[in-house]
Amino acid sequence: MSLEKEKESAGEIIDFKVLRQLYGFVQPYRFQFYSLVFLTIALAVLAPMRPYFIQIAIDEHVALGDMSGLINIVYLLIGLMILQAVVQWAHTYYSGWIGQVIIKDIRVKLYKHLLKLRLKFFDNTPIGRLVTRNISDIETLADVFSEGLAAIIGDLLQIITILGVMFYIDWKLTLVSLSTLPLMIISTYVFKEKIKVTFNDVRNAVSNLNSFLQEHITGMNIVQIFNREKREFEKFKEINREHRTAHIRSVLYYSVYFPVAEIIQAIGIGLVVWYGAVGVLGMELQIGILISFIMYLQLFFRPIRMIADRFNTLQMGVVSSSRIFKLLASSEHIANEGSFKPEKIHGNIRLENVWFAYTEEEYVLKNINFEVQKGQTIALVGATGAGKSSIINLISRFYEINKGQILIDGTDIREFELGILRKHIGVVLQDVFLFSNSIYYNITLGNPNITREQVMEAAELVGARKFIERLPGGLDYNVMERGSTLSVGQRQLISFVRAMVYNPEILILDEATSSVDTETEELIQESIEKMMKGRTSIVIAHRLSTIQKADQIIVLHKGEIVETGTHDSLLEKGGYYTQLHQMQLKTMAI
Ligand code: DUT
Ligand code: MG
Repeated sequence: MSLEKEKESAGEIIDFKVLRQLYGFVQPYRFQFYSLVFLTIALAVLAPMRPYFIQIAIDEHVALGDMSGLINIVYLLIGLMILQAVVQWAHTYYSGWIGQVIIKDIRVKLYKHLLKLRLKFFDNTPIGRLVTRNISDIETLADVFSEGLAAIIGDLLQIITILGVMFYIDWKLTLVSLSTLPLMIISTYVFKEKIKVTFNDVRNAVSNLNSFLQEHITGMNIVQIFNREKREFEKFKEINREHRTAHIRSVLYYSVYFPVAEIIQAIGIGLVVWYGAVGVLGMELQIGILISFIMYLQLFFRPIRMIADRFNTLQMGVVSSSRIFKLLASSEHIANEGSFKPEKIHGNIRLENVWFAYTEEEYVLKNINFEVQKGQTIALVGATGAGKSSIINLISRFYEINKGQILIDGTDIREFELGILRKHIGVVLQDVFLFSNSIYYNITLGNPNITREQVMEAAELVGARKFIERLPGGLDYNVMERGSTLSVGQRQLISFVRAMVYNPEILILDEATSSVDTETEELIQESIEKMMKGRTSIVIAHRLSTIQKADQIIVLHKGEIVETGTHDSLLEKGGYYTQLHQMQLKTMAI
């Protein structure tokens, strides 16, 4: 099992194209969004007011002994603080709210997009990565709204309004206050650069951790069977170590930066006090101004300190967004479906000069021609990798053919509406996949139009009724993760019922090769025969009995049809089929 590591660079600048795309998702919540912008501005404007009032209270009322004026100012201050609290609350609430409603929309859109992608796309993309996109990347994206963009704009506005007020009150004192600003900017910049790199490392580590866990938990039986526990554990520890190192590094930067910023701020305040005190003593400066400047400085440095952090959050959100948008933009959809929706079909299938490749030009099927008449059974046989499963994947349009045509009742399958096409074709795949849900759900896959009676009828047809009724809870029996509480044979029976529940005209069956006990084997054989009855069937057969009963056998070798005929006629011919047959007899004897 190889682990494809995900490495992506931190990205240099904020990508405005991505922000514009994000804004597209804001559209439905324009009102709330603009309210949020308004609240942000309100907060920035309110911020410098408190020190201003305090200054007035001291200089114009306390200093002059004006009690009634002082009381008025105190009322004003209390009102202001209440207003600030309310605005702050609304701001925090709405920025979180917008983030969450938007990521819900994006997540739904992303999943909808995934549902429409071709299987080919999933063949080429690690599942762990898709899960990461759906969970952590989207989570990070929400921060763009809750902590990133709005907060940065708010901080900047606050810095500007405070600076404006400071200059308005006393420009000389303001210049003294700002003397430490360059130091602050430099240290903030250094911190921002350092933390950006470590954040990126952390994110990559998380993605790798997700992929690793996803693969190794799914493949746990392989890990254990081949005694790989120790090796895999070492690998896991290594990935975890990377994660930890990256995290600790970011903690280190934080732990250094904040005290440094604190010291720079303290120096600034010290300078203000020193310069201001000289002014106050010389009667050039009112004491209230000095006090308010100390408060302004604190208000001023706080957003500067935060801005580095927030800028990173924003940048991470933008990187995550761009990865999500990239996924959303991938256009590997199933090609246009047609609009043909017949109620019933006959079930003639014809393949004409079909060529197919999973990857560019590496044909796994070459010039395939055959026809199945309504109600007939065709068996596909051939060595492993010959292309049998590929053929049936093409008929239900899981993959698109490169050249040629596949026709059902004389109509190209590309002209059918996809849902209708698949409704008329019942497919039983080689590997049975069950969801951790009830048997009923696993058969209907959540389609509410299928009644329990219909399910039981289909179960009766394939001879699975007794076994289902014997389970505790019957149809409501909960199949645990991937059907682990059922035997291989039972799982197959469920997949038969699943294929039969729509009563399709065409049956496509990829016989599982896994062996089951004789009793189940008989049950399954009977089921298969019952299913094939009256249906056009294409069967990838491993059971001799299924093969013998087929109207026609198509023998595949390396993607080409090498022989066709019935069991007897092919044996008579003594060609490749005879060879295969003898080999199979030999393995059966073992
Ligand atoms: N192949 C791919 N990608 C896939 C599936 C198969 O490249 O997703 C290749 C492997 C093989 C060829 O296509 O060389 C045919 O595979 P197929 O699954 O059709 O073989 P099979 O005849 O069904 O083999 P088996 O009897 O092992 O199921
Ligand atoms: Mg196969």
